[in-house]
Amino acid sequence: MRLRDPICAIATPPGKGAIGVVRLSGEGALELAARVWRGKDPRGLKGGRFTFGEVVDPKTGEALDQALLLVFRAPRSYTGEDLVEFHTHGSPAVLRRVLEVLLEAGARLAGPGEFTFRAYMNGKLDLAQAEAVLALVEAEGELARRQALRALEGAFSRKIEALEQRLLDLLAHIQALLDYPEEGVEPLEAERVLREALAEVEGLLGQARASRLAQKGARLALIGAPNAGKSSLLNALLGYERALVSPIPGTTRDYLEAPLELFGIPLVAVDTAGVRETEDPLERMGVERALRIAEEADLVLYVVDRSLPKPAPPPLPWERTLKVATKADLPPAWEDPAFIPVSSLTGEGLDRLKEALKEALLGKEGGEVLLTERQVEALLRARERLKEALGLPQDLMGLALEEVLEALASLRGEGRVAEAVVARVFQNFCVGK
Ligand SMILES: Nc1nc2c(ncn2[C@@H]2O[C@H](COP(=O)(O)OP(=O)(O)OP(=O)(O)O)[C@@H](O)[C@H]2O)c(=O)[nH]1
Ligand SMILES: [Mg+2]
Repeated sequence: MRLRDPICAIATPPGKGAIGVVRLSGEGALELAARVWRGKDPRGLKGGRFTFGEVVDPKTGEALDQALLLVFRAPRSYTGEDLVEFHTHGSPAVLRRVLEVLLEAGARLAGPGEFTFRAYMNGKLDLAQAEAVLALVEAEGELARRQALRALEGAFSRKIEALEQRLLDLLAHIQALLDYPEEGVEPLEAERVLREALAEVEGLLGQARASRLAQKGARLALIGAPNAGKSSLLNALLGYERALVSPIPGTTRDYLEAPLELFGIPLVAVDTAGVRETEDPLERMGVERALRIAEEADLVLYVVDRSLPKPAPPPLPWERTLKVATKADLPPAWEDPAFIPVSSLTGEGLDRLKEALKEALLGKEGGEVLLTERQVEALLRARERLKEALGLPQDLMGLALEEVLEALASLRGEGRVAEAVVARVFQNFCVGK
């Protein structure tokens, strides 16, 4: 990517909207804007000001739309460059023509994420914040939105920076020890700093799953014997009658999906056919499908009717399965503290079940940290090198420590970051961001 030439793109999504935004950034952006504008000359506007006028085709003088033109001046803009935004009516016809005249006037079509790339290159945000921009644009659930905004505000970057600083101090000490061996650091001190750093990195990694689920959503499967009350529980969780419920065992034959947002996570709840031994080929297909859905789910609710003798459990991924005892309003046939008692009829126990669901999905930390796949990889690298450093005598610790610092620095994109790393961040962006 060239670095300063004027780039332009439609910043609003395809389709019709009340308004649409075309962005233009780079050297000469104001001159270029002036060429396609009838109204107050944008070159005379201060940064942060706007004016009302018309976008025109300079070849014919034809007006393309009435619009607002916003001016931002370097370095006080999103990209850090001179930047102009045209707020037009949001039809594909208008936006396409505005883009065309800008291209004809000498701008180039921006690549994916090129505006944010320039912001990064110009020091307006670091690499973790650039990833937060992407996450914020793509956020569907409340939690994803909160995670991304916090990262954009710099919470994660500051945390990493502070960690780097402590390790840099230690590295400086160790290097001083090599140069002036008689004034060494206490070995204990180095170990404490490393252990604290390791705990912090592991704390972050512990939130990776919550972040992934918040960003990508989670699948929740309801599994259990026929008549256990799975469909009733699904309806109770949803708050409306989505699935058929009846006293006839085998009511649900195929699986059924319903969207549901809990704790800010977009969930898909999957109701399945009752699991039992059966000769009926159709029912057997339903059972096989139910067990496969359990295998692929992020979380399973194993649903058992507490008013009847306990059935033999089916094969389930128990490490991510919550056990639920239904029909808690009826006299119990057994007690088991590993099961959460609920009644879909009275609503009893539903809050406790939701609390358990929340902890199973988000962990005890609550999952407020955005972690991208790239960041998780870097943190895993940092963790490995930290563990390695802990096992080394102090005079050999330096090298491992440098590698820890390199992994941490790549999170914020400070120092020398491989071009491929940066490219990987921006390749996921859409054009116009
Ligand atoms: N008393 C009481 N009855 C319940 C409760 N939950 C479900 N039932 C009843 O149990 C029967 C079976 O409920 P469903 O929700 O259809 O059970 P299911 O597990 O989906 O059954 P299949 O689809 O056949 O596998 C129905 O008659 C429900 O009214 C509950 O909490 N209390
Ligand atoms: Mg059912």
